[in-house]
Amino acid sequence: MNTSYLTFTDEVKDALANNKPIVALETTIISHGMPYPQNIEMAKKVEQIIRDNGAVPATIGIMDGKIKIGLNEQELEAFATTANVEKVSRRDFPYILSSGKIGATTVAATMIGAALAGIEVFATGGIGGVHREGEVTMDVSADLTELAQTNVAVVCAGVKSILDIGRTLEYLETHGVPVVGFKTSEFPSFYARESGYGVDFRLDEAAQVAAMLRTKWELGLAGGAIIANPVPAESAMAHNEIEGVIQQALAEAKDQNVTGKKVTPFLLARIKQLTEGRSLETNIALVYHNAQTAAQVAVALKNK
Ligand code: PSU
Ligand code: MN
Repeated sequence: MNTSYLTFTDEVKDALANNKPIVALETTIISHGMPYPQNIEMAKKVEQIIRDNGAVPATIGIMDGKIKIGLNEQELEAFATTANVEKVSRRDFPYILSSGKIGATTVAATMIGAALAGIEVFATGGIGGVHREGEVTMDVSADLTELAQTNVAVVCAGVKSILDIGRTLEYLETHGVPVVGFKTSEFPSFYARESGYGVDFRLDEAAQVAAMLRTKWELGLAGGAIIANPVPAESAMAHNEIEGVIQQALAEAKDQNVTGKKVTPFLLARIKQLTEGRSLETNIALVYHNAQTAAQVAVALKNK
């Protein structure tokens, strides 16, 4: 591995040197997933939750020609406030790095950074997937191909129903990505705890998740896993309540010819407006919950 592209905060450097549990975090959720100032509040608090649960946070982003593994407060602010932060997935990685631009990493790109740094667990909100009508548009997130090949476990609240959840799960099955329900038998749909789809395996303890991951990787079965962690009931929205809003946002995206990497941020922003901020509150609550679970899994993996 060529580590000359990586820089680390002292906290992460110390954790790596002393084999402490680390949880990776993405920056696209900060730059493109939430408005200011909720994004910076979330970014700081999610790190604290990871520390409170016995692990070290490593928020990953690209700046000054380096993949930053861990960001200081000033850098977090830059991702939260800079207007033209690039959204970086696997495709964009080498260009943004070599041009010295500031780039927020998606799930796919954060997995790449985490794997280069030797970090096994990553907490986020939701992953990208197969878009509705993806069988025609071929809009399938590079998050899925990354999960197929890069050894990082992604703790998330499932997949938003802006996507085609059924086809997303089919894709993951084809590519051998285990979809674990953490304390649930139903795959969650981000804002809602239910989706109508099941998970592959239900596990109720972080230690069981860690054992499954260790077994996968010791066998040399490359790729990640999804640890699907439903939003806590008190913060959840009803599936049928959010569905109408999603239909409207999707129709507007189509009318306005929104395509490519702009689709997901457009839909997220529109859903927030249409729910008068309720979706944002749910989004933040589920990220905190995922951070807690991810820290527990990271701690358990160090005991394997
Ligand atoms: N889903 C969410 N919130 C997000 C994203 C997805 O609920 O912020 C972001 C993540 O960074 C994810 C990316 O990796 O969108 C997927 O973008 P695309 O569909 O363009 O691959
Ligand atoms: Mn896409």
